[in-house]
Amino acid sequence: MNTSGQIRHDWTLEEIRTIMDQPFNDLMFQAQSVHRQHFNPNEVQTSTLVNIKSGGCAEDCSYCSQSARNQTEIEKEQMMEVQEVIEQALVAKERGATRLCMGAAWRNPNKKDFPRVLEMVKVVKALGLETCLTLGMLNNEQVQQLKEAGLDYYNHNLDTSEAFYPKIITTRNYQDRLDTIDKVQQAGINVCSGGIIGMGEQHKDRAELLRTFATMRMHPNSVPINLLVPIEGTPLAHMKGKTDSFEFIRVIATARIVMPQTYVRLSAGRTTLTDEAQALCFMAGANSIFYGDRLLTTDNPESDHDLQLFTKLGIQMQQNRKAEMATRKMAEQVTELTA
Ligand code: SAM
Ligand code: DTB
Ligand code: SF4
Repeated sequence: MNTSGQIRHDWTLEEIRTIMDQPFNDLMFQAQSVHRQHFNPNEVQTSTLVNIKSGGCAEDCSYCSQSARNQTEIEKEQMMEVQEVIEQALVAKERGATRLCMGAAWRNPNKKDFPRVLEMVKVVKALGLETCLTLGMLNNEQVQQLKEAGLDYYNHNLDTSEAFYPKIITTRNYQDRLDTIDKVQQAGINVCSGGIIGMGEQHKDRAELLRTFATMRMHPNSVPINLLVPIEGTPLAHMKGKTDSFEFIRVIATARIVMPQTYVRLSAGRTTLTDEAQALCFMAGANSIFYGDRLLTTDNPESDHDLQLFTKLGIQMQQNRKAEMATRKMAEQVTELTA
């Protein structure tokens, strides 16, 4: 067993499957050993989601409540006002989140709405939070404008293996996703890209998805691993309770081993995992979560419950050093003004 935690970009599918299929205790030991070489094992990063543009999306992603093709309860809404984002950002910051991840139900951003997105990035940054956006596909000009606005992370998931992808989405292809990720990476914006477990894909598709990430020229800075949230009115609504939690934990542990410096995020689907299963995810090397009572259109565990779980496990929430600096600077300015 290799516990060196060395960074590699030449993983083969066979190697990844061998890691993922070893006895559970060996897998957990290897993942935890690698994790401790690069991270504080008792610290978790927290991101809060805000749905800045809900519903009516032109894409046909079979898992999603926001696709116009799916008969769900989610209505098409106008894009959120900047002021509302500020209010949600302040709540997230108050609760201790370090990053705000703003999502839009778009195939790609349009010309009319994009300036407001840039404005959102600037104001959220000014509040001392890290910024993340997920807006669908981007062109080079948009990537450049996001970079100039100071965007920290861009989320664009590959979701599953290239072979299984057409069974889930037909309105875009895998290469479209890879191209956007490449543009974002080239511009020097941190990439957040992950997948969904439990859509009917096979074990080998999960290994193949991890191979795709682990053989990128630069591993994504963060890899969200979502457990499918089966939503009424979507083609995957019937997939309820179909995924074994040990299989999910195996994917997290394997992601940790093949991408030792990446933040592995325990993402959607936490409401269906027990506290014990989540603790195993942290032991497997997950060191980030979506934090806050809502994901985009579905529930997430209540923040208070997460805080209790962290206390039981002795886990600290990662501090936002930039936010601390900004607060200290502000306090200094106030002192100067009142002196
Ligand atoms: N429209 C943009 C896009 O698709 O890139 C951004 C928003 S989209 C909702 C972001 C990601 O959320 C998807 O790529 C998918 O991985 C995840 N997601 C959406 N619905 C989900 C569900 N029901 N269960 C788990 N993950 C889901
Ligand atoms: C990611 O990987 N998961 C988040 C975020 N990136 C944008 C979204 C999860 C959505 C879960 C279903 C919903 O709430 O609509
Ligand atoms: Fe649209 Fe994103 Fe939902 Fe796909 S996942 S339907 S692109 S909002």
